[in-house]
Parts: sequence; structure tokens; C-alpha cells
Amino acid sequence: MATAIKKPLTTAQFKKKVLQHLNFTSSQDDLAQNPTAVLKAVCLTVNEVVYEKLTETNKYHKEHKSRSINYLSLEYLMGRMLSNNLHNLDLFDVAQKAVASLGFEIEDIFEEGHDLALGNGGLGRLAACFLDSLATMDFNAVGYGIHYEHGLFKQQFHQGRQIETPDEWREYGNPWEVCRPEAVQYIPLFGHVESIANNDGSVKKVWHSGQTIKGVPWDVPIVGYNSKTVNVLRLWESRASSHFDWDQFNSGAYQDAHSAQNHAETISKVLYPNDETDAGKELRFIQQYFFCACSIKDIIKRYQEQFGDDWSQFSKQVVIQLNDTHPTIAILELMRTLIDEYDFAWNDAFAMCREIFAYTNHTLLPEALEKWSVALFDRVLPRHLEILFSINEFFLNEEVAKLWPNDHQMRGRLSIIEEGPEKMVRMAHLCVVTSFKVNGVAQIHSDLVKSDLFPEFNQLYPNKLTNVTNGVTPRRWLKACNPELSKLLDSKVKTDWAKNLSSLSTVAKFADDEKFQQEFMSIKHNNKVKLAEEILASTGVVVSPDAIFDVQIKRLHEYKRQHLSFLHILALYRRLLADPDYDMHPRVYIFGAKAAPGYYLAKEIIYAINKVADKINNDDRINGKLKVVFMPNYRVTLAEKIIPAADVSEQISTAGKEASGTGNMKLALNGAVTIGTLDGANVEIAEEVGDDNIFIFGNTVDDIKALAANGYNPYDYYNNDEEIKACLDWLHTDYFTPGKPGELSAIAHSLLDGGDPYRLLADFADYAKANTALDQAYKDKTRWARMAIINTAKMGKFTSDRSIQDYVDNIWKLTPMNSKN
Ligand code: DL6
Repeated sequence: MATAIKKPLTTAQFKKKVLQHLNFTSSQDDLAQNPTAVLKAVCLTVNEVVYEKLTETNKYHKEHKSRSINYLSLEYLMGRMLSNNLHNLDLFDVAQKAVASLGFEIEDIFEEGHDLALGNGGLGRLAACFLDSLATMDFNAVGYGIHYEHGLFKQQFHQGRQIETPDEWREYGNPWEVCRPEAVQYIPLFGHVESIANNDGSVKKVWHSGQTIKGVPWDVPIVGYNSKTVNVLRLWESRASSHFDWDQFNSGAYQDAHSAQNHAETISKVLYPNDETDAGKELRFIQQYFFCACSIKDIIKRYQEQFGDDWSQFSKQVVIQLNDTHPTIAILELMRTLIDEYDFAWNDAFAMCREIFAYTNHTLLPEALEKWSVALFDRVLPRHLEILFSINEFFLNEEVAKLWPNDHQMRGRLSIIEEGPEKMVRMAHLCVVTSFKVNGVAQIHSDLVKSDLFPEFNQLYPNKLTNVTNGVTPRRWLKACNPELSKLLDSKVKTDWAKNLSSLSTVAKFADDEKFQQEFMSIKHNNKVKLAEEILASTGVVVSPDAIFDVQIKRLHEYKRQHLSFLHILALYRRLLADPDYDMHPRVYIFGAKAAPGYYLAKEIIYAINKVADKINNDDRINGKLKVVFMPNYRVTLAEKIIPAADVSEQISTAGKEASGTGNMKLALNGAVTIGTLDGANVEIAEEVGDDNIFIFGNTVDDIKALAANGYNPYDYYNNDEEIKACLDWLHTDYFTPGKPGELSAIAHSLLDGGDPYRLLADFADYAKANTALDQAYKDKTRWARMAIINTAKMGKFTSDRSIQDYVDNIWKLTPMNSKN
């Protein structure tokens, strides 16, 4: 076992501090009435340890001039922090006992906390896992993002339809953040550029901005697990650069007095503003620039505190990772700063950027590859647009033209500017041109980035495109969320598996051990009992823990194909109605997903699942063999409850569409067996667990390409498969929506007349077959237990510690704290 860091507090000390905070920070004497106050006091107690470690961490890196990774991400899905921080500081049992002696269950105290839901899905959660690993592995890292006033919306269902309400995660404060007024930044916007001739004939560009926004940093400490490190996530809040107009206010113009303030504060108001309107687009664009500019200024400030005006060490000290294209403007901001504010020659500034930036691509979906109009750029960031044009000119003339002389088509294809009725800036092209490394997030995805998305760039820059397979932190996604299983694993694995996940492979040798199987499956059962209670509380549906818990939790998107599972549920229901003795083990389908507010079909899919669930769950004819629940408000905290209880993990995206997936890793780590396509990280999960321990089905990437090449016609499947036809026709009736026929037709329309863009019908039959095989496997208790155990045992590769080590070795080149190197 690796040497553990000493427990920072005893139970008695912890309790004393909690009581002190209750008395002196919150003035609370009636504890029984106030678990929220206890939560706050516990957090403040933990923070005493955290801030001391943060100071030590900063001191160390200053003294040792450690190179830092600066992770720029518009999204961080942190979830709740308390349980994780207690585990990482080895204070969980201490806090549990201390709180118990005050008359509370620690779990009830956790329930008082809010999720930090500053992200949409996988991309933001990945960023959170990476911060956890960076701190655990003692690397010098800062996460930069936006301090959104409202994170991802809260989801409720009203008569089956999604209703969105604002998320108020810090309405009454957030104990995990500290404001840093000493690091405020001022960010210019709009205006025009003046060209001033120098005496030597050169031209100096001066940007006269039209507005200035104040960026106020809030630091959220990131606590490493059993490590010396506490890093920070620095989130920028936008404010007006001057206070509201006092004179105007006193003269009675109350609204006007606030208007500049309102405009400035809008920037960090909401995560992902609806960008269907021009105003929404401008807001999203300004959000991106605002947080990039604040972060670049902060990175330079931190550097200058150590090195003054000596820029020679900058690229040795700093690496910046762009999490998707959202922070691309950071490249232009650094160029602008170096050239306009520090008098760098263009070539030197560009060379510097090319040593500092690296970019992660998270999607091949064309609609998700960001483009901004040149006109918008020109209006908001005129100086940046000039620099962008100069980079493009250099790229096209010095690089593209050398490899493909006089090839105008190639110039057009690779140019950072897309010509057309409206000129657009291709942000991914700017990233690829300027970054020194570009990575995809699973092997198959990275291969497709090379072969399909950026083949010419791969030719132009042969060693730039690479892969780093995603990972998840086992601290949150096993140790904290599945305490019983963790204890069982502790009893079998000698090393600290939470820090060395590959050591779980030891457990594979117990996969056929009857006693271990029983222990493993009885923990799963207990977790299912707890989830069944949660399901009853949140949906009113009674489910049996003896049924198969079949889980599909992820953003709602057509490519993820929740509606494939939905169609199969309809097919099973039909089979059961036709033959009540139809041989299947009872199954509970558990969905969790939010649909983007403007995504019509995604919302229709939610509605259809809810309506079909209502019917099935109340149909006595099928003897409870099938249940369907859509758990509202899917978020990190809910995932922590669902994942330990899952038997089956649905990972059924169209091959080639899911870049990686990380829910697939979390579920398998907790002993769920995957039914999935050969897509994203499923491919690598299959390699690790072996064909016998996963249900792979459906068309491969090449098959999907061939389907298109041969002229895909969904009606071929509809006309030739009686079950598909019956299920799709059913949706046009009022069977599930009494008196309202056609209410569920949208799905059928998209699959037939809409051309079935995600080839759902082409995979249906094989999916149904794989499900039958899965059902058979589950009925064999010994076989299933073996499969579940192997899944947990073989997930070593998918720890985010491994991902971070890959980034460090191949891209970032960092040295951890206390390393001898
Ligand atoms: O890399 C994290 C995560 C992947 O696991 C998902 O497969 C991928 O869809 C997601 N990508 C995005 C970006 N936009 N889209 N779509 O969220 O990244």
C-alpha cells in the first residue's frame, strides 16, 4: 500500500471545529432544525485543511518554478463537493462520526448540498475528472472557466413533457469558493482599430475598445486524493467595470442607472445561452472571449510575478489545453497581447503560441464544429480578426501552398475562413493550425479525426494528431458513490486501487469464486434496493430490485439513440401483450437525460418515453415484467445513485458518432455489463473485458458508411420487419395518449420520412437479438456475476489518472511535486 498522507484531524478535533463554526460563523444553537447550517459548518471545517494545503501547494510550485497546465474549458460539471473532498482528505469516517455525534447522518448532510452543474454533459464532467486526477497526481494545474450564475437548467416533467427551470446553485452562497479581488481583470470589447505609422515605416495597431468588462475570479479548491496537492478551478464572473451611475440613480432614472451593469453581468449569467438569435450568438461569443481573455491575462500575471519581463521562459512554464474549440479565441488573445502590448514580432508571437497551445477535439458531428461569422468577429473583436487573417495568410501561403502548390480547392477546404454567402471562421481549423498537438478522446475517434475529419491536416502536420483515451476518476465514481463495493474491493486488493486502478485486475481471479460472487451481487442488490426507493420517491413507480436494472443515462441526442431503446421497449411490450408467458426476465428501463431546450425531437423522445412508461407501468396484463422510468433532473448527484445499481449499461450510439463516452466507463467500473455498438470508448472497453463480457451489436463505422453509399432507405426495414412496422405504426395511434392520436408521431416521422439519419432501423434487429442474449445471460446467475466482476476488474485503463499521465507524457511534459527529476 502506498504511504498515506496523515489524517489531518481526529474525530474530536473535527467535531470541535464544526461546533465552533456553528457558534461563531453561523450563530446556530438549534441544530436539529438546521442541517444546512451543519453542512456549512462541516464545509468550513474541511476548508481549514484545504486552504492550508493550497498555500503549501502554491508555495512549492513558486519555489520550484514548476511548469503548469492551464486547462481552459467553458464547462465543468463538478457535482457536489463535500463527500469527494472528505474522501480525498481521508476525513470521511472522521466527519461521519463527528456529525453522528451531533445527531445527523452524513448522507443527510450531503443531501443539503447543491450540484455545481456548470456544464452540459460528458465534456464538462471529463474536465472535472481531469482536475481531480491532476491534483491527485501532484501536478501544477489551474482550471479556468466561467462562474455562471445559473448552471444547467433543472428539469421537471409536466404530463410527460420536459419543463426547464433555472438552476440556483449559489442562491445562498457556495462554501467551496473564495473570491479573489486581487486578481480582477479588465476586458475590452467592440470598438475599432487604429493604424499608427512608426518612424521606421512599420505600423503599430491600437485597439480602441467600446466597452470594458470586469472579470472577477472565484477560486474553487480542487483537493487531490491522498496527495499533497490542492489546486484551484478559477471561474470568472463578469461585472460592469464601473459602479452603477449614482447621479442617474439619485435623479430617479433607476433602470438606466443599472443598464451597463446588467449588460456586463449578462455575460456570466447562464451556461450556454440559446444561440438561435443573433443576440444569443453574440452573447455566447462574448462569453468565450471574456473567459479566455481573463485567463490569458491571469496566466501572464502569474508568470510575471516570477519572471518579470523576461519572456524567454514563458513557453517552458506554460502549456494551455483547449477543451474543445470553445476557448479558441485564447490563441488570438495571446497573439494580440504579445504583439500589441509587449512588442513581439509577429513571427515570434506565432512561434510562441505554437509552443503553448494544445487542442482536444470532442466531436465529429459537423453541426457541433464551431463557426463564427466574420461580421460578428469584426464587430466584437476587430483587432483579433486582423490577427486571424494574418495567421490564415501565413498558413495558406507558407504551408498549404508548399505542399499543394496552386491547388485552389485545397486552399478553400483548409482555409480558416469558410467562403460563402456569409463568411465564417472555422474555429477548429485555427486550433489545428496553431496547436502543437491535437487529440481525440478514444482510439476510434482519434483515427476518424485523422482519416475523415482532418485528413489533409494530418498530411500537412504528420505528428500533430494523436489520441488520449478519456478516463474517469475512481474516487468519485467508485470509492465515494459505491462504498460497499469499495470495501469489498479493499478486502481483496492489496494496493490503494483508487490511486492505482489497474490493481483491480486482481479481482478477476475471484470471478468464479462462489462466495465472492455472492458478496459482489448482494452489494449490487442492496444498491438496487436503494435506487428503487429513490425511483419511487421521484417518479411514484414501484420497481422490483430483482428485475434487471437497465440504464441509459446521458444527454438526450438522436445520435445517442435513446429512441432505439424506446423502440425495443415497444417491441417487448407487444410481445408480452401477445403472449403473457413470453420468456423474459423482468426488466426495468431507467432513463436519465436532459434535452437542450431548443431541441424539438429530443424533447419529443422524452415525452414519448414518459407516455409509454405510463401505459406499461400501469398495465396488469404484463405482470410487472416490464417497467420504464424516466428519472427527472439527471445530474452528477443522480448519476452517483444510479450507477452503483445498474446491471446493464446502454451505449448504443450510431457507430462513428460518439467520440468516447465516459458513462460507459463509470457503469462498467461499478459492475454493469455493456450492451453497445463499436463506437467511442466501447471499442476499448470490449478489448479490456473480452467478447464474453459485453454485448456488442450493430453496424460498424465501415458498415454505416456503406449503408450511405448504397442509398439508405429506412422504408426497406419498415416494410421487411413486421415488428418495426407495428411499433412505428403504433406511435400514430392514441394507444399511449388516449384521445390524442399522433401525439407520438414525431419519432416515426424522423425515422421514416426524415431518412433515419442515425440508422436506427438498420441496427434494430441486431439490437433486439443482443438483448435476447443478454436476457439469457442474466438468467444464469453465476454467469452474470462473473461478467459483472470482470467488468469491474478490467476497468484499470479507464481511470482519468491514466488519461492525465498520457497527456503529461505526450503533450504537456510536466513534472509532479516532489519528483526527483
Ligand atoms: O470527451 C468527453 C465527451 C465524450 O465522451 C462524448 O462522447 C462527446 O460527445 C463529448 N463531446 C461534446 C462536444 N460536443 N458535442 N457533441 O460534448 O465529449
